[in-house]
Amino acid sequence: MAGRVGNGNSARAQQSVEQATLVYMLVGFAVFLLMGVLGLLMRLQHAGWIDLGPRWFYRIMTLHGSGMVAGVLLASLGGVARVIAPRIGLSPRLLWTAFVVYFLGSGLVILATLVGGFAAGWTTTYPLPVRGDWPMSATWGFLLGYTLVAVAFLLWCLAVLVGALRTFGGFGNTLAWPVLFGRKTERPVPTGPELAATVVAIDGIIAVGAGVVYLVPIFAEMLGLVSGFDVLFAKNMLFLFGHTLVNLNIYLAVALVYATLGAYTGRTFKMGFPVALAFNLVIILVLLPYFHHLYQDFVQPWPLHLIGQFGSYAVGVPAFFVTIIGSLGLLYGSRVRWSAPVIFILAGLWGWVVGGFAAILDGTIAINNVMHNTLWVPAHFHSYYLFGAAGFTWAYLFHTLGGVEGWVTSPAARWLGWLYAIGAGGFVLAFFLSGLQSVPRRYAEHIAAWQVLGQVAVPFVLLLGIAFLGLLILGLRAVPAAWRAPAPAPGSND
Ligand code: HEM
Ligand SMILES: [Cu+2]
Repeated sequence: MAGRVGNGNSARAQQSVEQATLVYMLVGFAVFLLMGVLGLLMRLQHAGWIDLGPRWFYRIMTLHGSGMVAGVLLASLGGVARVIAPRIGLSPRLLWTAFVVYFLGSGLVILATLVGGFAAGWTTTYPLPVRGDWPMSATWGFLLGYTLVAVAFLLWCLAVLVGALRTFGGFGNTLAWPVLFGRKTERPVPTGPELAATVVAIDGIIAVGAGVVYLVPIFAEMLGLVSGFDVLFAKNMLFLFGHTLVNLNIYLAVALVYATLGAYTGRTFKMGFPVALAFNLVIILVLLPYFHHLYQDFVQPWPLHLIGQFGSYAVGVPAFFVTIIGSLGLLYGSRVRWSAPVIFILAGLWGWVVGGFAAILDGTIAINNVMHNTLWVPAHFHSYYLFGAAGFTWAYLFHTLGGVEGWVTSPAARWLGWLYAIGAGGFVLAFFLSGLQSVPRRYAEHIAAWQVLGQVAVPFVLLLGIAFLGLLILGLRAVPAAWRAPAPAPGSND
């Protein structure tokens, strides 16, 4: 097709958008693979089979956590931008700029941990970043790296919000209120992925704001401008940023489920009242559960603890039901084309439910008093991250590279899909069982009684490795074609 596409982008600009988003996904995937190797190293250490020493364990843990979060988020941002770009005019230049800023930020984080020795964990809870035995330059590098990543994410959010407001006209229409309140409108109504992207953009801007409030006093302290600040307030801002950021990644991934599943079932995900209601509720609800990270801070005013508990319960409900019932509805009775993306999505729905329930348990104050900082916590977030946020995103990536008729439906790709599901399942189950055994999280040394479950986990992680390497080999061959002639956006538009 020559000339202009629906969003006013020229065909050339649209191609550049699709190339940029492909790069987001591929780089995100590469980061995911490398960070997975670091995860394997940590589990080998827990098994007692290698000895990294505490210094390297915590560097690796810090890089693995921040790198995984950044890598998967990058890929999801790219995927969603690709899905929504045909109708929401996204500037290719802005997407490429955000990518470069993101890349520089991630590079600083890698240098700060691997070379500088920064090891305060991905959350960098104050005062750890300024009290470690690594040089101050490492802390600077790490925190500036985070700042750049946050700036790039902010650019993406602003681009999506401005583009959506222009396409749909006004906040009400952009948030699908005509659907919500049964009003008629002349303007187009957002699809599920478009609405999800807008909601992420709004909350993303709030989260980045909180991140700035957290970082500025630390920078000021490092510059000698202030000697201290309210640590409890800082921790609130830290988790308003960190918790919200990782949660938003899940909603981006949900948008990718909508876009992918339709292509393999021959049905479209309908934008109706439940979807509109769910995502409008999420705008507020996603900001409440972060208080569950502060249950052990007894000086926190107790009503906030309660908000944390009930916010944790509430946030799951809307997106859960809409996505799970919606996806199963698409699958039920359809002639689904079995393929790696569909298997990833099915496994992802399973992991999402399991991880979600485990999170709700841990979000309950009485249970948190027991489970806090055990491996139960990594167990639940790895479930919905590895299966959900990452798995859904890779489903869309493979779909982008494979198309409905392509390599993704081959027997090899389907086998690798199941291998992934088994590997990821065994790996997170070993985490859960370790949590039940009260094995602490973030311990470099595990006593003999804890090592068994670490040893159980390792073969499953290796299965994961085989699955992803296989899919990488199959998928890489499709990259040149996807780069030259990007496929039209799937799902809602075809
Ligand atoms: C690919 C397979 C993966 C393996 C083998 C793995 C392994 C691990 C291990 C062993 C830990 C340390 C647990 C502890 O002792 O506290 C950990 C922590 C963590 N992982 Fe993973 N992981 C994997 C995937 C992921 C994914 C997909 C994400 C997110 C997108 C992720 C994010 C994190 C985070 C945020 C931490 C916490 C770091 C910290 O405490 O500062 N991991 N992982
Ligand atoms: Cu949280």
